[in-house]
Amino acid sequence: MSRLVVVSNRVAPITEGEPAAGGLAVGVLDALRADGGVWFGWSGQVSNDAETLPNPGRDVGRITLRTIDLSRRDYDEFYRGFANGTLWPVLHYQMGLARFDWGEFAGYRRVNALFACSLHAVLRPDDLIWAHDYHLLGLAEALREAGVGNRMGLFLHTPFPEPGVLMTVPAHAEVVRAMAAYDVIGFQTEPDRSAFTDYIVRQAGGEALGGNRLRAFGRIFATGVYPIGVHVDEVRAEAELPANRRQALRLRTNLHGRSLILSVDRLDYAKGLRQRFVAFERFLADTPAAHGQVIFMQIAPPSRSDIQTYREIRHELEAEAGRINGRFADVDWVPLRYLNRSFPRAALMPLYAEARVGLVTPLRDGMNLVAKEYVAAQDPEDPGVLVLSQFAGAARELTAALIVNPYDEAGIAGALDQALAMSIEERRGRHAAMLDVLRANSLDAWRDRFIADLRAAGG
Ligand code: ADQ
Repeated sequence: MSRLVVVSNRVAPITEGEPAAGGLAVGVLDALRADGGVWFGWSGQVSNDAETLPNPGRDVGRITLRTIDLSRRDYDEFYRGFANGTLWPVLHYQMGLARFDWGEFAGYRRVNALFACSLHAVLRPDDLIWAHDYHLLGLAEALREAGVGNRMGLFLHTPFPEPGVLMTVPAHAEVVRAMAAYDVIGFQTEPDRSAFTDYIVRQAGGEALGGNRLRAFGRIFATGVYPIGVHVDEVRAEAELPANRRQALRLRTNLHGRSLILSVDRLDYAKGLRQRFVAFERFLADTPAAHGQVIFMQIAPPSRSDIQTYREIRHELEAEAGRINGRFADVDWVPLRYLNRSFPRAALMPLYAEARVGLVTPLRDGMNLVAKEYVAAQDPEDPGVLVLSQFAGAARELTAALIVNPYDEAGIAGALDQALAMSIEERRGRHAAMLDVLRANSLDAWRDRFIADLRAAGG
């Protein structure tokens, strides 16, 4: 059977026998552990040399990790520049926060070509290449230009925006042309796939051939919808494991019977934290009976903090948290706990299980695994309630959540009230319905379906 070669911007730092964090790492590692393979990507190191050489390969069990460093210029133009300064905001419909520079776009292409060149050196002719995410939209094009004929698939973890939004990126045509060099392009949801198809048909003069295949730029390629999931039983087992529950027990003692509303996100403007804080403020203003009875805890470790927009959102949130607590706190109650730090995954799952409400309100999100983990971590006999943004990919599947518009403060406040008052019968019913969906669309299903489609692709 052909070997699997996974390519992602970052190679997760994995150690034999230890669980990996995050859906991408968990799903990809399962696939690589089962059949062996290569994981290729950036080491996370920025080198001061203008030219970088690939690092020596490292074997962890049957997986070979291969990494390259980036030069300072690569990092600035590719990572901080086009990938996270242009693509990330536009893919999340935050065009006002995007910047564009042709020089940075050239840097993005240069790093995709650098990945391709280093990868080419270790490829075998029948390897299956599975690239991940918005950093690598140009990898297949660069590999094809180097004469590589292998099957290549891309899974996009973010949303794919409607054509009018994508076209705010001046290099949109180059970006989509490059994507068409893949054999399979996978999206989280049907609207993402439709948006891409619309672009191909209406803007690129392409053609939909049926069977989810498209013809454009002289190639035929397939698209598919593969909602990423979680290992449902493992999440619940992690949530219940006594060794993982130390912080959760401290939290429970400290709550003194108050209800906990919990949010967990990377600190990112697309996650809708500011709007969420204001919605919680609205809830407190509208619901005096909740004063002293409810605590909202937001866990949000900083991410991408060398990018200006990320530093700004952090300052803004600190100010908002202080203002809201200043307005409502009492001598024995502080309503909003804002934790600007990360938790190990093992400690996070029991915290989900303590929360009466999981509040997940991104302005846009490809999927949002926190929503799925929250549901999977609950005690089925006494489950909490998920309040979920209609603009998270997960809302397509978790229709038994309380679905809200993340821009509607009053709507979120009302949903919090409804969630906190919900009967145990209704909570159980909604939870059971969501668990069924999570089992059907598990992380195994995501990976197996994508790899099966990639194996079946032209090449
Ligand atoms: P992210 O934007 O990082 O991922 P999400 O899917 O919610 O968003 O989280 C990924 C993982 O990080 C989860 O497993 C979660 O447990 C962990 N995590 C989040 N906040 C944490 C915290 N404060 N402390 C510790 N761990 C934390 C991108 C896309 C998503 C898509 C995923 C997977 O933006 O839309 O769901 O990839 O495809």
